[in-house]
Amino acid sequence: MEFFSHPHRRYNPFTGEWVLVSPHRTNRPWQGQVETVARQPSVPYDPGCYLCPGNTRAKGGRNPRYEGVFVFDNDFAALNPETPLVEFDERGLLRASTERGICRVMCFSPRHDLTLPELSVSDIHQVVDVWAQQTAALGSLDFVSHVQIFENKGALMGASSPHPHCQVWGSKTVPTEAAKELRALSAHLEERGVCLVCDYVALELAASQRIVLQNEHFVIVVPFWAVWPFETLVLPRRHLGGLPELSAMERLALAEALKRLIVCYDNLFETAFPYSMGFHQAPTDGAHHPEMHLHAHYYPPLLHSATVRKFMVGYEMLGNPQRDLTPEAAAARLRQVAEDRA
Ligand code: H2U
Repeated sequence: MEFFSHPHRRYNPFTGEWVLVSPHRTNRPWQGQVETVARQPSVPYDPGCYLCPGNTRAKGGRNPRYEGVFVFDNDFAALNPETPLVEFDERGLLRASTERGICRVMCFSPRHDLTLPELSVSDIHQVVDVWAQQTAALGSLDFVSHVQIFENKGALMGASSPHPHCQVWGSKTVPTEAAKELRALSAHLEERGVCLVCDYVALELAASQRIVLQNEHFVIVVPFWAVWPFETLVLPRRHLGGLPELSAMERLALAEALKRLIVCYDNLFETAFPYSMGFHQAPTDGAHHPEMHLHAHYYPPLLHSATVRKFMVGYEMLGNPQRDLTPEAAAARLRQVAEDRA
């Protein structure tokens, strides 16, 4: 009796949440929504793009004729540094508090038509350097306790422009997802005296079946508790809290690993694979955070082709996430794609 071939629940120790895995359902028919494949831009410069070098943005600011990575303050920022601090509380049921912060947009390249994996490893290394610089710069502001770097890639994930870019938000409060992880990581460190992520990396290396790829400094796995079909977790082998702590060699290794991962994704369904990704790193609140171990989550929505996505609805909204394809099968598919390319 093979345990993993039966319906079962898997625990996510990063969040304390569960996912239902139903491996016997992988071949169920799909007669639902079919997405259109967004066409990739074919021109290196688009005069109508708000993010291309030399162009005027939506609120009138003009981009310089930048040549590498370009960062600017978001013209439609969700958070502002000057927001007055006010609390609202009615009988503990209606609670709110104002929030300070800062939002930036980061263009990976002046080239409108390239996506991250089409950049050279040294260009991606520059992106990693700017991620680290932005984390340090925003993290040093007195109203920023947490820096969230994230990328929405593809129209399917709500990206507003095909120009390769990500966002950096610094906030006074640690947001919900990061806070959940910090609590779990803290509890693990307190109870067992070791970092949860270091423990998990060792388990995955020993098991090897969920590893997608690895290099000297990073391991990329489909986590045991993955919710999205081809979700991955990017894990530094060394215990460190945030991007600014990465050595030059580790930054290069991260660039190399991310390029390989996204090439795998793109080749899986022969499409520019959409996803939301982001880093979780130690808060910048001035306290010591030995529990935090830098990592990146990739959440791609595609299920079994370029046009069929997984929906988080019904049972997911009311019960807990559910998946059909096992994380082990997803990792094997991605590994196969990587090997076919080698
Ligand atoms: P997304 O594609 O992930 O939405 O990120 C693009 C961001 O760029 C978005 O937050 C900002 C939007 O507010 N933006 C500007 O700041 N200026 C512009 O002229 C266009 C878009």
